[in-house]
Amino acid sequence: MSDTNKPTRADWEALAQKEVKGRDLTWQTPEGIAVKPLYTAEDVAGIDPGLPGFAPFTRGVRASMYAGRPWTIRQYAGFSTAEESNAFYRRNLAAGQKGLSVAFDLATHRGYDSDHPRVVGDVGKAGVAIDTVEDMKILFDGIPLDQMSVSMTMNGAVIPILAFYIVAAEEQGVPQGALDGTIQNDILKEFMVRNTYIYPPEPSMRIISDIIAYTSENMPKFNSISISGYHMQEAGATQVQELAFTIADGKEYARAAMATGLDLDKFAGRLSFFFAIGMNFFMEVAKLRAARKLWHRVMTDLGAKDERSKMLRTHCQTSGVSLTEQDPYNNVIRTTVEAMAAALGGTQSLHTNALDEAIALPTDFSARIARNTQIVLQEETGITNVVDPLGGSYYVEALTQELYDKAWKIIERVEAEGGMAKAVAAGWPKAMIEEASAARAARVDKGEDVIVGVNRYRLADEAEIDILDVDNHAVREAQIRRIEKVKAERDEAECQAALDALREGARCNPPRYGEGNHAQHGGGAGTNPSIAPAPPSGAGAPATSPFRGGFENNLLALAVECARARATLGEISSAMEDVFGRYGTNPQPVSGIYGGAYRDDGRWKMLREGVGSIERRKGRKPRMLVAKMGQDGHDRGANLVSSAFGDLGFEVVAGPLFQTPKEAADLAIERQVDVVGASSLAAGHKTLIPELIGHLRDAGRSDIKVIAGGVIPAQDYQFLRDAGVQGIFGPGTNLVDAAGEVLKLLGHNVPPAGPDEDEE
Ligand code: MLC
Ligand code: 5AD
Repeated sequence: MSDTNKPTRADWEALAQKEVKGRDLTWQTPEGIAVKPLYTAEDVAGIDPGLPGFAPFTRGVRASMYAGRPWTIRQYAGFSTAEESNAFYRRNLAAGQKGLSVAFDLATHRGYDSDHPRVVGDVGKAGVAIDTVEDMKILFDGIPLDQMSVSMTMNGAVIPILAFYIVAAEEQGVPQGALDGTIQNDILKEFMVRNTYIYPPEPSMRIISDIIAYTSENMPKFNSISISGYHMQEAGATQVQELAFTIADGKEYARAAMATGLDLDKFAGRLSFFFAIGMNFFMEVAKLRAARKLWHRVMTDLGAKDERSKMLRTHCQTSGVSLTEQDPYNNVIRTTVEAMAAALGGTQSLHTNALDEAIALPTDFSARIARNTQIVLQEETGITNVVDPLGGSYYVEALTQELYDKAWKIIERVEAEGGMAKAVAAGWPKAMIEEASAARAARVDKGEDVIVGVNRYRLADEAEIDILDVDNHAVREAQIRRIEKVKAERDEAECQAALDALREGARCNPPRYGEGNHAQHGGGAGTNPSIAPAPPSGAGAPATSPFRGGFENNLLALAVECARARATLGEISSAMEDVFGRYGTNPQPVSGIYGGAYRDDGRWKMLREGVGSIERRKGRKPRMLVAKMGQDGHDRGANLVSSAFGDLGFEVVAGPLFQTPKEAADLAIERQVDVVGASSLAAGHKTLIPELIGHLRDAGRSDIKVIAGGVIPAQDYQFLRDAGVQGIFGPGTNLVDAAGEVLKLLGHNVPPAGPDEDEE
């Protein structure tokens, strides 16, 4: 003890070390942050978080925050038909939800009408099917769009969806200027992690600029984009990666819009954000605080003048991947903790996941508990009464600064390499996230990161819970009937003329600012998407609309005409696809991370030897196709499996996304695989996997084994087994255990070297 009565930090250190007998209490987080067991005033010397409502907004964007108005309870939802989703929204609003958030099905996301042959397994499954403006009108029937703020999670088919929304409101009697809401419209993270893109990156960036231009002019209350880190965390990103890439994405969009001649301060106030909130409580609180400070700096650097332009306003969603199929009521606890972190971090709007998240879409029951989690926090706990109550906490302030510094380093790397669009094209952010994901999977599988009910305290018997099951065939039939009706009743010539105009508009490659005042037709080398040139504000900007003759080449403006003329989502999308093309990529699994973590593990070595013995017997490595069928772009699971099995010595064929069952079967046969692992996270498994097995059987290749993994409810196991599936690996599967089962499957059933094998 020191001379004075007041103990020093060194005194504390000595005492603590004595208590734990010299054990190192530092916690190394996946972000590479060394969290100490104690923070004191020394750790925050020189850090001034400022005041809420004032730059740099670390403590919140509003002075009064929730004391003035609590965050918006905005539950993301959608399934089946527009009628069913509308009824669900109305029930939820009556029960205390405050804002709407629409989840579309994957067919809609990817620009296909419900009658398209590629989407047979996807219609109405993971969200609501929307084919025409008539569906959109039903979706919001009885919901006054001038009073309700509506978020729409749409990125690929963003042009037709926003056009339908504008026209549905117009026909409800609400002018577009009165619309309050948000469109996700964030394509860069789609190329990185979420995969519901349609067009290649360049025209996709033009679409975003066109939307920002259109909404900033015509829809002043509408948030033109929701720059999303959520899906990065879901894909396995660390909090630093999520933070850095999201802010860097935001900077890229702002720059792209500015390159078309738009004034930064005119649109920046309506750029919004979206983050995931996982289980690392204080890290998440600090992340939101750091995000606001980072965005303030980025926007200041870009030249924003208006303080509103520099405010990071965000929606948050509790983490889907943190939830488990096993012992699912634990998910209520997890979601509550995460929701508290979002609130203490100062979110503007929040979605809390339902307890059945890991297996299905919410039922009325699970949706009620999820919603009430927020209502209880707002109305029973008192946490809304004080602004930024963790402000000044030594730990939270120090962590905020550390996250800020670490994210800034990554942002600098992105900048040095020419911005986020280039970084995404180069692929390193995606690889970085996948490496973090593989490292996390290994920690969980080895029991180093605890998940209660999965790798510790696991129940011997799991009780089944009621889950929502959408009858995909019925939804598809209903949608097809409505598409037919709309097509029969519309003025065909008017509709085709509107679609032709859109196609022409897509072909126009308008000049960048400074290149003259006339849009050029015929494509060309221009890389900066734009609608029409306009001088920056303050530099002789015209007082009226900066857009020559209105919005003649603006894709959204042209699509609004198509929507009025009752063109379908598929028709609008393909008019643009005719010019832009459709984008596709092949997964590139990372290697060495998962296997590296298991290097010295006895079981792993035995599995590797098993793979070796199969290899000796067959004269080649065992081969597995990891197949992604349908429009389900959730590839985290597939990438992990490819990566781990590759490390184990398999020859892995990482199948492209969005295959039909026939394409997957053809690829399996062409590459002579022993086993196909079908990964399904969007509820298409009951349609797609039996079809795949049927195609293999028809080709005389029933010897190729099919296993299934992903979000597959126990209720569906028997159905899949009856269809010929030989192994099922649900959420929470340990990859090492799964590998053992696959080897068993191969060891017992390796077909004798037949003519197929001789060909090699
Ligand atoms: C707020 N206001 C206040 C105030 N707090 N006024 C006075 N005092 C206070 N204390 C005002 C605001 O300024 C604003 O008005 C109005 O109240 C509404 O508040 P808000 O804070 O802007 O909230 P909200 O309208 O809910 O908007 C939040 C948002 C927005 C800006 C983050 O972009 C949004 O709602 N995003 C949701 C995105 C979403 O749901 N995504 C789902 C993704 S699911 P004014 O006039 O200033 O605007 C997904 C999963 C998947 O992606 O992969 O499928
Ligand atoms: N309804 C409700 N929640 C959904 N999510 C995805 N689709 C829906 C839907 N149709 C949620 C899940 C998922 C995340 C991406 O969004 O929580 O993990």
